[in-house]
Formats: sequence, C-alpha cells, structure tokens
Amino acid sequence: MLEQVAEIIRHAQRGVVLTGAGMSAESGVPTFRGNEGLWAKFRPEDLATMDAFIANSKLVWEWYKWRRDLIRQVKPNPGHYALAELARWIPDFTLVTQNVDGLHRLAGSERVLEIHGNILKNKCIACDRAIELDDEIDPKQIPACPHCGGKIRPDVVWFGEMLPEETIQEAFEAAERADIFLSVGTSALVHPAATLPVVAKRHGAILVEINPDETPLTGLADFNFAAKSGELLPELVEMLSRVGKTE
Ligand code: BV8
Ligand code: ZN
Repeated sequence: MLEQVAEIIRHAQRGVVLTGAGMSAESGVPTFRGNEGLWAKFRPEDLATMDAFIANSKLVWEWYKWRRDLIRQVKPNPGHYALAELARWIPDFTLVTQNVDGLHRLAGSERVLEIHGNILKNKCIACDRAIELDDEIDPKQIPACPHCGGKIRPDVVWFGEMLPEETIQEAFEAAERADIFLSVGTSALVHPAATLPVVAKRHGAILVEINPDETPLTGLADFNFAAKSGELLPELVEMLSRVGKTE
C-alpha cells in the first residue's frame, strides 16, 4: 500500500496535504476530540466562539493562555519534518493546516496555509488589527488595543467565523487541481476544512487518509493508513528517497 502511494507521489505534479490536531498529538499537544482532548474539560461551543469571549473573556483567555504556554514548550515531531521533506518531491505542493500551533513552520515547511489562524498571534476585536505584545496576556487584565481601545483576542478562527479569505480560497484552488490529496490527523468534522478532501476527490485526485481512527473520509479515500502520522510519514518519505523521483 505504502509503495503504491510512494509511486503515485513520484509521478505527481500537484499535491495537497491537510493536517489536523492529530499531526501534533505526538508532539504532546492534546487533540480536540480525543478523550484526553482539549475539549475534555470544555466544549468547543463553550470557548472557541465570539459569544463565549463576550460573555466571559477572562475564561476564554485562561484557556488560550494555558494552550499557548503548552505550545511554547513543544517541538515538531518526525511527522512535521517528513512533510517539510515531502514538499521537495512534489513540484506544486500545498500544505494546509487546521492547527494553530505553528509547528509546521518550525519544522521547516515554507508555505503553510493556516486556515484557522495562529494561536500565538493577537488581534483587536474591534478594528481587527494585528497587535504585537511583548509579554503574555494576563486573563485578569486583558489589554486594550492601542489604536482603538478594543479588547484583544487570539488571532484564531472561532466557530461561526469566516476563515481568512485568500487563505481558504488558495486551499480550495490547490485541492481542485491536486493529483494527490493527503488528509492527516484530522477527524474531518469541521467545515469548510473537511470539504477540501471531498473537492479534491471530486476533481480526480487520489485521496489518502492517515489517521488511527475512522473518519467521515475513510469510506471515500483510495488509501487508508490506520497509523500515527509521526510514524507513517517518515516511512513514506524514506521510501521516496529509496526509489528516487522519475522526471
Ligand atoms: C464557519 C481554531 C460560518 C480555534 C477551530 C453543522 C454541520 C456542518 C458544519 C457546521 C454545523 N454547525 C456549525 C457548522 C460550522 C462549523 C463546524 O464545522 N462545526 C462542526 C463542529 C460541526 N464551522 C465553523 O464554524 C467555521 N466557520 O463555518 O463560518 C460562516 C459561513 C459564512 C459566513 C460567515 C460564517 C469555523 C471553523 C473553525 C473553528 N476553529 N480552531 C482554536 O483552535 O481554538 S476548529 C478546531 O477543530 C481546530 O482548528 C481543529 O484543528 C479543528 C478540527 O479538529 P481536528 O484538527 O480534526 O482535531 P480532532 O481532535 O477533531 O481530531 C484529531 C484526529 O487526529 C482524530 O481523528 C484522531 O484519531 C487523530 N489522531 C490522533 N492521534 C494521531 C492522529 N492522527 C495521526 N497521528 C496521530 N498520532
Ligand atoms: Zn483596535
């Protein structure tokens, strides 16, 4: 099975990888929906929404501060490095991530479409400007925007919010022209991200899923690897370097 995927990659011109929280699980970042998941204590609609922030911005900032402190301590895992390497094997390669932890860039991936934003960035809730802060936000004293006095929030996409226009547009264009689309470490439940693999498949891409658990994509995929991304992706890249690239 893996040889076949390696073979397809060797001949591919255009490839897309969509990653989710499972990609960072082996770095020690809890996933959203696993039982040890981030949501174990809270539920998405309770925290990752504008309503939650308006109703209780201290609680929402406490949750994000806890996640930021955690993310500052973790490192990319072999799966992140393997994806940075995989980009070298596919001329037109697009990495789309739902993750907000920045680990793909840390592992050396150049072009990363962060369709749900980046947890380490801040923006103003009123004027939407990006806000650079030298020290960490204190949930008890949420700073005001220096330009307009609005409350500062993490620059991530909350439920019910639009995804960054160009970024998601670029992701869909890449999915439409892909020869091969890999969905890695995502439960494929959150839209519009979860629509990307379906669009790719509909436009003729080979769909590969890497996830220890079944997802709504499992029946649609041409290849399923019930495996950890940190283990399988390095194996795939290792196989590619063994067989080399056909021109
Ligand atoms: C929008 C940023 C509207 C914040 C996040 C009903 C039906 C369909 C859709 C909807 C609906 N009701 C509402 C909606 C829309 C909603 C949605 O999809 N809801 C879902 C829950 C049903 N979507 C939205 O609201 C989006 N916006 O639709 O706007 C709109 C439209 C027009 C005009 C105006 C507005 C916004 C969605 C973005 C929300 N933000 N995150 C933050 O991080 O705090 S979502 C959050 O979930 C993360 O980004 C996360 O990445 C994402 C998806 O989760 P996964 O990454 O898949 O993680 P999960 O834990 O679920 O799964 C991990 C997987 O990894 C598991 O399968 C596991 O088996 C696997 N795994 C574990 N270990 C490993 C592994 N895999 C590999 N290796 C391992 N080692
Ligand atoms: Zn402002």
